[in-house]
Amino acid sequence: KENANGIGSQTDYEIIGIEPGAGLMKLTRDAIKDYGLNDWQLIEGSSAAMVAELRKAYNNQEPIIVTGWSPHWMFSSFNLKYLEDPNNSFGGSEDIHTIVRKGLEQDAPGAYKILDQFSWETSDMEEVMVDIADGMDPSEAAVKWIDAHQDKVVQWTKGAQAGNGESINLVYVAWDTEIASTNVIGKVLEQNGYTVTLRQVEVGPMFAGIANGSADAMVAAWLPGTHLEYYNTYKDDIVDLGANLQGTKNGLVVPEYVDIDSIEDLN
Ligand code: PBE
Repeated sequence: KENANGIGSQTDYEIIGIEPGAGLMKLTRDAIKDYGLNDWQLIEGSSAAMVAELRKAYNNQEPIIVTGWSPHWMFSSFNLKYLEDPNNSFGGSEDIHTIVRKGLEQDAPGAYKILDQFSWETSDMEEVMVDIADGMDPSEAAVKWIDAHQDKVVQWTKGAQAGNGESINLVYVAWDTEIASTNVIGKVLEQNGYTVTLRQVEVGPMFAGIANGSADAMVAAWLPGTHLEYYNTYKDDIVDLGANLQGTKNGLVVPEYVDIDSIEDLN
C-alpha cells in the first residue's frame, strides 16, 4: 500500500506521539478515526522522546510527523507547520486552567489567592521554555523570568497573605509547557513564605491527586477539550480557578520541508 504523495512509506506510517495518557494522544486517535487513517500507527513515548525524534529527522531533512502543541519552544527552534484539520478533530484553541484541592482556600488562603491570580501570556511561558530548552535548570529559568517580570508577579501576589512555611504540593506532568509554568508559580509561592514541593506525575494521577487531596494544586489543565474526560471524572471533587493562559493549540506537526499541508494528505 502506498499513499499518493509517498508520505506514508517515507515515515513508515508512523505518527510520533507523547505520553500515552496525554489528551493530545486521545485527540490524535480520534483524528486517525475521523480521517480513516487505517494504515497509520500512533507511537507512544514521551514529550522528550518526541522532540528527540523530531530533532534527529530535522537535522537530516527527513520527513516526520509528530503530535504537537503550542505554546512550545520547538516552533522557535525548527521551521514547522501544523497540518490543516478540516474535520476539526483537534478542536479549537483552548485555555490552561489552575485547579486546586477543596479546602486549600481555608488551609492556605495566601497560596490560594496567588494561585487564583496567576495568569500570564504565551510569550511569557515561551521565554521560560526557551531557556529550559537551551539547557538552563527549570528552577533557574523560573527565577530569571520572575526577576524580569516583577510587574506581573506583583499582580499575582497582590493582597495575598504571606505564608508561614506551610507546605504546598504542586503536581504536574513533564510537558514542556507545564514544566515552565509549575516552576514559575512554585517559586512565586516559595518567595511568599510557602514550602513548595513539585511532584512529577502522569496526567490521571495529577487530577486524582487534587481530587483526593494528596496534592494541593496544579496549573496544567487544558480545557475545554484536551483534558475533558479527566475534568468530568473529577469535577465534583476539585476547585477550578479558571484560566492562567489563553490560546493554546493541539495538532499534527511536520517540518516546513515536508510536502503535505493537511491531515487529509495522509490518506
Ligand atoms: N499537551 C501539553 C498536554 C497538555 C499540555 C498538549 C501535551 C496533553 O494532555 O496532551
